[in-house]
Amino acid sequence: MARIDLGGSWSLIRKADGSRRRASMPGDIISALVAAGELADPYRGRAELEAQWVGREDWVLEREFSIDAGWLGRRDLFIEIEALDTVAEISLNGRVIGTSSDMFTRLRLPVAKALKTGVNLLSILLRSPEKLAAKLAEDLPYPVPASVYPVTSPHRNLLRKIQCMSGWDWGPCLMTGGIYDGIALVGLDAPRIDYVRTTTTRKGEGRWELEVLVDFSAQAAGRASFAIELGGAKAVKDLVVGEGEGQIVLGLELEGIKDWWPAGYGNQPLYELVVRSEAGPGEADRLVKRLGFREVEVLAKADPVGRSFTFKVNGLEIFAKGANWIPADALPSRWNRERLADLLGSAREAHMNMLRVWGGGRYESDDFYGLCDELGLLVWQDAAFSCALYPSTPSFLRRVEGELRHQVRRLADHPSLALWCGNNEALGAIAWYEESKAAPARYIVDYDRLNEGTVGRVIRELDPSRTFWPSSPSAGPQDFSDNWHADTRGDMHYWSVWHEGRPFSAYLDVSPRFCSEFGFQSFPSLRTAKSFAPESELNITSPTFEHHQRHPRGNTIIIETMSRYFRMPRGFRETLWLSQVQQALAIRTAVEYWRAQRPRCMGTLYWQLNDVWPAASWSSLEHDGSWKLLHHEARRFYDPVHICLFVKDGVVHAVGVNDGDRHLFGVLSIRLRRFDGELAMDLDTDGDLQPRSATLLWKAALRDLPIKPEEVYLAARYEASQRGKVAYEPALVFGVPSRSGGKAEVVRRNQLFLAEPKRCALGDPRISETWSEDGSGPILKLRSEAPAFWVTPEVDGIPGRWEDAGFYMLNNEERSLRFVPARGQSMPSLAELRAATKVMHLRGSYD
Ligand code: BMA
Repeated sequence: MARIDLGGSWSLIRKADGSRRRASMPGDIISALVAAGELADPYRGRAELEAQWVGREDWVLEREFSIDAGWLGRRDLFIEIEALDTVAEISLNGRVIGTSSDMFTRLRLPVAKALKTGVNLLSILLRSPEKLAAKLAEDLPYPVPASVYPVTSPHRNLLRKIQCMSGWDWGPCLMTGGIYDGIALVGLDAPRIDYVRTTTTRKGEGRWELEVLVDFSAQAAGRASFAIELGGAKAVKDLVVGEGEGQIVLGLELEGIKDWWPAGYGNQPLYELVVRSEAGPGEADRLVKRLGFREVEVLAKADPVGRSFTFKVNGLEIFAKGANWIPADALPSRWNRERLADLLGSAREAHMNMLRVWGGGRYESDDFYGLCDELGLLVWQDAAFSCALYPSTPSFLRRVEGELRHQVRRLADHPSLALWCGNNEALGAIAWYEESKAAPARYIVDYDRLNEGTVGRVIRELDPSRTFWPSSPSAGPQDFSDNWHADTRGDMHYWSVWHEGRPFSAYLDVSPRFCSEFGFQSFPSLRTAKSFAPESELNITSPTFEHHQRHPRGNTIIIETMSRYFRMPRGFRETLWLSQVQQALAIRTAVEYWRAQRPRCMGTLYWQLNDVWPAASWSSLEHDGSWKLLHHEARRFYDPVHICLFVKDGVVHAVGVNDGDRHLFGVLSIRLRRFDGELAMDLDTDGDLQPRSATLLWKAALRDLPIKPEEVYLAARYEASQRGKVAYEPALVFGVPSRSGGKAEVVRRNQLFLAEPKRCALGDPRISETWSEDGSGPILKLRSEAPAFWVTPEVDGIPGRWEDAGFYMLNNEERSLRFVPARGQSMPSLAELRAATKVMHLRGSYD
């Protein structure tokens, strides 16, 4: 394959005045204007508001490239654009070679008639998305509403463009445009390989049958040969192809193949499949994929509770642990593999095994799915529709059909891809708007034409191996009932705590089969706050800070919730930090209860993993990838072995969950301690955990405890061995390794306040710091004199984190920590770290 990468330096021309500046492609218009010094970085202060005109303009992207005469002789010549945002007309040397109006479709534009030897001029006219959307809205026979957010661009639902680019309740409105993921000139003499889809069938231990379906297009009829190869096994087919599109199937019998597993269940072996097409001596085509061999199904079956929702991989039922993924950045120029690897690596580190690629974002890049394949992160993929009604005009449906035909065939072979879903909350949205409430029938018909008639039909046709789930949330196929508050069937979005202001304990009022969204906001860290707000605006209610909160009642809800659970924090820094404590507490409450409901509940995906810009939001990772306290907490509450602690209906419970396939022989120690650490009650109980189970190990009514709930907290320690009972030594206190006969291979601890923390008289833990250094870098040793909660060594000014945060320390406990620099950064010196680190903990947040 001859290929010229057309990425690099382009010119960006504002159509209205002909002004030019440089633009780096792949990339986007707003980023180019920022780089040219014509716009301030829209993430700083309120500069986003100054960038709103960009989406109301037409722009031209232009570049020259040169080819030699050899190129013109090739049988197939085309320009390939992975993603073009959005409504565009593409010309080569003044001749229109194509148009596009869907950024989720790949373009392969024939250029034989326009290409010339020497210098060529490629030019892409990008029309104003905002003006086009307004025009499309005018032409509709009746209004088709969408949810709008504080800074917004109207009618986003009429464009096939990332929906959250027009603003969201966590994101800015940046209606940019551009070329994403790659652009190239390609020359071939063989039939062009458009897509490769494989079917893998297990035949026995390590033996698989591989069927490879190749979609191709030939520019001329003639002889051709297709070959596939995987790990030394080969198959070839020679045939005569006609001009136009065709399909061919090849097969291989494979041996010695190892299964691909989600994270936490085994390894992720990947095998390279090479597909080639040749026709004589000229340029062949070649496509390489990495395959993983596994069986995946979604069990959504009627059962005595309602309808299950369970992922099953290689015969094992998997409890899905994860979060919702939104685009890595609001500005596409800032998408790159490094950042994806960082964010996805953090998901894996927190013991996640699934991410939901939410419908308000995009079908992600090849890098994204490739990394999920490597990391064992299962992907729930929404089609790109969210929180809106959508038209069902023929042109809209035609566009969607093209988009899905591309995306399904592009993505279907990723072993990580576990489920296709029709949309995010678009079924529920029929009940949201005045227009649809007044005349539901027309919108229901629209919905059905789009979702069942187009999205579902195409997915079922092109990827029959996977489940198509109609919407999220949904009670299941053919069931169009509201599933927001139904915990007996399908997947649920549970928002009553955040949006309806119910207490954290309300998470215990439901036992979802699978909770695909639930969330609680927090503020960003001080370091992130300083990245967008000047010193004078570092205040929760300053205009800049309020601008970086897109939920209309967001800051009020955060502060009001603090007043319910915590003593009011001292200052700005403590308020930011405490908001993260409370977010971690909220989500942990939900996850621990729902994990304890296994097997009724088989998945929790919290809202949301990441951020598109620096702001207050529901994320556990900040915009720069750093960990909020929720992410540290997630690493604990998603641990494959965990002791879930919760109070339900006045009864405190300790439930052991074991996601693994080994029986655990264990002992659970329950301690009630006063806030000076003194024991008020202690007992030990058997803690055997079956593989893949949740087991109630201990419970007690609060009123039967020997002390008032606000005078103590519950500390649980679990020690287990996979071989046999751990000999238990009752004199041991937490934090001291077991000296007992059987070695504890698993040690876990967890703590729970039995009353709102604000009612508890915490002691001052007087945490002391000892700094030292070895060959791997600085070490911070902390020592606490009284029980300390949510201990957080917080760094200001240095990108990176201490390896743990938000942890608990018993009196006289010591804890040594190392610093983890942000990806690509070097280890700071001891002196720098020492100056930048402040140890936060609950008692230290108020006077
Ligand atoms: C859900 C999501 C998002 C939204 C979030 C927080 O409904 O699907 O649309 O950002 O809630 O409100």
